[in-house]
Amino acid sequence: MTLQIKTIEEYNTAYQKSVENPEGFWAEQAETFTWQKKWDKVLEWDFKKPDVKWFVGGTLNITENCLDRHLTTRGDQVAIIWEPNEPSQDFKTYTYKELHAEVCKCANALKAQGIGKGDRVCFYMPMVAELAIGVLACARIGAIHSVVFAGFSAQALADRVKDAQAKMIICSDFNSRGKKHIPVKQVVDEAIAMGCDSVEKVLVYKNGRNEVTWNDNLDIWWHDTVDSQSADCPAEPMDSEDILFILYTSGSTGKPKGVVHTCGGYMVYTCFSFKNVFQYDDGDIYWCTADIGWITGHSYIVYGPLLAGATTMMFEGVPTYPNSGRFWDICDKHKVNQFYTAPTAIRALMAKGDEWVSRYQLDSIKVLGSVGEPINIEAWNWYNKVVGKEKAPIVDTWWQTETGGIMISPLANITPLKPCYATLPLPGIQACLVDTEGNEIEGNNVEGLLCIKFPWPSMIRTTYGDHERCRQVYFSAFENKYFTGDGARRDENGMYRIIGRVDDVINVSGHRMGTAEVENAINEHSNVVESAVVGYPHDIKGQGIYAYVITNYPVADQDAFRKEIKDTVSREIGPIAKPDKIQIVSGLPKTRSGKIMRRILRKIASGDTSNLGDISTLLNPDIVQEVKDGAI
Ligand code: 7RM
Repeated sequence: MTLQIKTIEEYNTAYQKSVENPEGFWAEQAETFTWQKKWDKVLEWDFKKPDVKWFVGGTLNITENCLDRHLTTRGDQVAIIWEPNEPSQDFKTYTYKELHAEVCKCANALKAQGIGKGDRVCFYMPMVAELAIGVLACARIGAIHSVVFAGFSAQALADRVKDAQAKMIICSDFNSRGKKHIPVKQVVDEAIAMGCDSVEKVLVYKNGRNEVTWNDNLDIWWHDTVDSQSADCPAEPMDSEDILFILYTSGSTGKPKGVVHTCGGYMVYTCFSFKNVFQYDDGDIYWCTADIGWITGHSYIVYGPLLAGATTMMFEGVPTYPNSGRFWDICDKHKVNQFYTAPTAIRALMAKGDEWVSRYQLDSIKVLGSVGEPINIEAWNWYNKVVGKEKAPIVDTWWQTETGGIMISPLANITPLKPCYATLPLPGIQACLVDTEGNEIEGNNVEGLLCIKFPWPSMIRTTYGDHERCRQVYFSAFENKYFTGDGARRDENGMYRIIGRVDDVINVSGHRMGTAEVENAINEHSNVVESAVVGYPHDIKGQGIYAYVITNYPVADQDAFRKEIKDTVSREIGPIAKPDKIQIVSGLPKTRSGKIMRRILRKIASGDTSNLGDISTLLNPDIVQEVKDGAI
C-alpha cells in the first residue's frame, strides 16, 4: 500500500527523509507495486545531459498495477464512472474486472492491427470511456500513446502525428460537448490528407448516429475489431525507463514539444501524489473535470487514481450544459468526495451566481482541488465558501506537463492552508528559488524563479526526437537545476505562491499557449506582415490573447479582417488559441537589435500605460504613442 501521510508531523518526517535519503524513500514507495523484475539501482542522474533514470533495471507494466493487482481485492468495485454530455442519458460504470477485460480486448485488437511495443499511437478522441481504455491498452502492450486534445485543429493534429511518426490514430466518429456536435473523424481525415504518411490504420469508435466518410484501406471500426477479441492479454514487460507516453505541450519558442514520460517513475509518483494530496480513502468517489488530452487527465483521471484503486469519474460534457448547475448536479448524483477543477471553470461558474450552487446539497464533498493557473482570491473564497461550505480544504496544486505529477500542494486536511498559495512541496520535491544569475535565494519572504534541484520519479526524460531541446529549455538556464518557467514567492513560513510564467508562455483558461506559436498562426494570413502576441488579464480566462498585427496593405473592413485572423488561428491551432483582441498597428516597438519589446506591449494590452519605462533606447520610440492610442 502506498504511504498515506496523515499528520503534518508525518509530512515533515517524510519530507526530511526524502531529502536525506531520496533513494531509500522512493525505494520504499516503489516496493508497494507489482514489479516483474525488481530494479538494480534506484536512481542515476545527471542534469547536465540531462540523463535521469529511476528504478534502473526494473521491469513492470503499469496496467498490471492499475488493473490486475486490484482484481482479487476490489474486482467488483467501480473503477470508472462515465457521465455523458446529456444528463438524460444513462451513465456507465466499469468495475476493475470489467475495465481489465475491456483493456485486454482493446490491447489484443491493437496487436491484431500490427501495433507492438514502441509503436506510437495517437488519440484524437473526446471524453468517452474508450479513450481511457485505449490509452491503457497501449500501455498494456508497450505501445506509446500520444493523446491530442480533441479541440485542436487538423493542422495541429497533423503536426503532432508527424512528429511522433504515429502508426495509428484512434478517434471517434463524432463528439458532443454541450450543444456542439463536432465531426471528429472528419478532422482526422483532414489531418491525414496533410501527409501523415506514417499512419497505417485509423481506429474509429462509433459515438454518433451520422455517417462518416470511410476509407477501406485505412479505417476500421472499434466495434468490428475490439468487441470480438479475447479478454485476456499478457502485460508486456517494460523497462522502468521505457517510454509510457508522449504529450505535446507549448513552450516559448517554435512548435509544441513532445514531453516524454517513462513507465516506472511515473507510476510510483502519480500514485503517491494522488493518494496524499487528495487523501483518497477506499470507497471515495473522485472526480477530476480535466480532459484526458491534458496532463491533468493523464495523471489524475487515469493513472494516479487507478493505481491507487480509486473510483474515478470521467465527464463527457461542459460545466454549463444543460445549465450552470451541471457540475454540482453531478457531484450530488454520484456523491463525489474529491472534486478537482481549474480556476477558469470556478470563475465562469461564480459569474453565473450562487443560486446555481445552492440548489444542490454538495454534502459529499470532502476535498476541493484547483489546477492549471494561479487561482485569484475572489475565486478561492467563492470556491471555499459557496462550494465547500468552508468545510472542504482547497488543494491548490502546482505542477506541469513536464513534472508528470503534482509538485507543490497542500495535502488535504494536513497542510495548513493559505489562500492562493500552493503551500509546500511534496516529499521528494526539492523546490528552490533562484535569481536571474542562477544564485539560489535562501531564506523566507523572497521571490524568484522556481527551480527543482533534485530529480523526482515522474520528471520529463526528454522531448521526443530532440533531446537537445529538452536540455536547452529546462536544464541550461541554471546549472544542475530543472527550470520551471514560473516565478514564485516564498512567504515567512516557507510556503510557495506561484506568480506565473516568466517566459513567453501564456495561460488561457488553464491551457498553455506559446505566444510564438500563435504569432506563427496569425502570420499565415496573406495580409499579415508581422505580429506580436501577449497575454493580458482576463476575468474568466485568467489571461486573454492580445494580438498586434502589421498588415501588408490597408484593411477596409476591420471586423471582417479580425474574423479572418481568428479563423486562421482556429485552422492552424484550434479555437482555444483565437486572439480575444486584435489591434492593427503600423509597427512594433523594437530594440536596436530588432527584438520586439514585449514588456511594453504587455503593459499596453493590460490597459496600464502609466509607466512604460525608458523607451528612448528603442529603434522606433515613436511607435509607442500610436500603439497606445489604438489600444483596445
Ligand atoms: C498541470 C498543468 C503548467 C503551467 C505552470 C504554471 C501553471 C499550473 C498552477 C499554475 C499557479 C497552480 N500543466 N500552473 N498549476 N499556476 N498555480 N496551481 O497545468 O503544463 O498545462 O501548465 O501552468 O504556469 O508552469 S501545464
